[in-house]
Amino acid sequence: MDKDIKFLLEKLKDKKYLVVLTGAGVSAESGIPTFRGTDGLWKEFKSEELATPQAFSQNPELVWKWYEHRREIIKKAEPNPAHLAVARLEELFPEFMLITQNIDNLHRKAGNKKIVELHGNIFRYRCSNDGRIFTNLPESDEIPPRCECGGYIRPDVVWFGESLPEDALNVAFQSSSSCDVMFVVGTSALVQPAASLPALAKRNGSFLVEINLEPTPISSIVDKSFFAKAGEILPEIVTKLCDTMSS
Ligand code: BJW
Repeated sequence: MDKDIKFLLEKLKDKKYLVVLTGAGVSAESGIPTFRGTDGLWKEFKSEELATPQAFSQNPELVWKWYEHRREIIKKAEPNPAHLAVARLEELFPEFMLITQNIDNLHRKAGNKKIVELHGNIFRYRCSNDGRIFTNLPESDEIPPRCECGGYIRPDVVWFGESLPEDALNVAFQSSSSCDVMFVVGTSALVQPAASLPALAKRNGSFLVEINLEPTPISSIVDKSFFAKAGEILPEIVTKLCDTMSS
């Protein structure tokens, strides 16, 4: 592993613009379940019954309660060493963007500021009828609560079949097509359009680094893979990067 990190540090020399793309795997060591894989949420729950607009229309109470349950788990979670290392990377590179598919706020809690949330945020809510955004919920005995307009309030996250927030997507495309290096951390790289960002970066000459427990569909195009826990390898890379920068 030392040899691999040395190789990476050599490649990072003189690189100015780093983009980090993260997925659920980066929060796994904080105790938040991933979606796919043996312990993933989709083993126990059906995505089409919980993470689609159709599911919310058919059974709003079930979907609301599932998100409440997940929000309780996330509230108790703290950033792990992988989140802290990503926050440090923002300080080390003159240009930086963090693109996350996660809705759990842990990158912000760890200290990152330049963040694009592609799939929304579980601590924000939106009226399913008029689109009004809520950070605090109105007092209500109903589940889910309703907006003044009568529409049900839903979590402000992106479900299958829904468009991603336009501004976030534009920043993600723009930064991916102009960065010098992209780290892709803890994502199965199966869900579009996020999964196409590494290929976009590569087409525009970026050096691609993947950190995951196992190979993914993008492993064949990356320049360097680290098959390890993000919470172990990222801090190691960042510590060594700091050493080389200060020497
Ligand atoms: C570790 C680790 C450790 C573990 N260290 N690593 C064909 C072509 C193009 C598009 C489509 C298509 N067919 C269907 C689509 C559309 C669909 C899609 O991509 N489906 C695919 C599944 C096929 N996409 C959409 O619908 C998107 N919208 C869209 O495309 O709009 C335009 C359009 C509309 C209609 C039709 C066509 C186009 C919206 C996607 C929204 C995704 N929403 C979710 C839920 C968010 C809210 C919530 O949290 O409940 O987002 S689904 C879920 O997947 C969540 C995640 O952000 C997303 C990605 O998952 P992620 O982060 O990669 O997690 P995992 O679990 O998959 O992987 C974890 C990884 O970590 C694993 O690899 C582990 O090995 C690793 N790991 N521990 C390092 N310690």
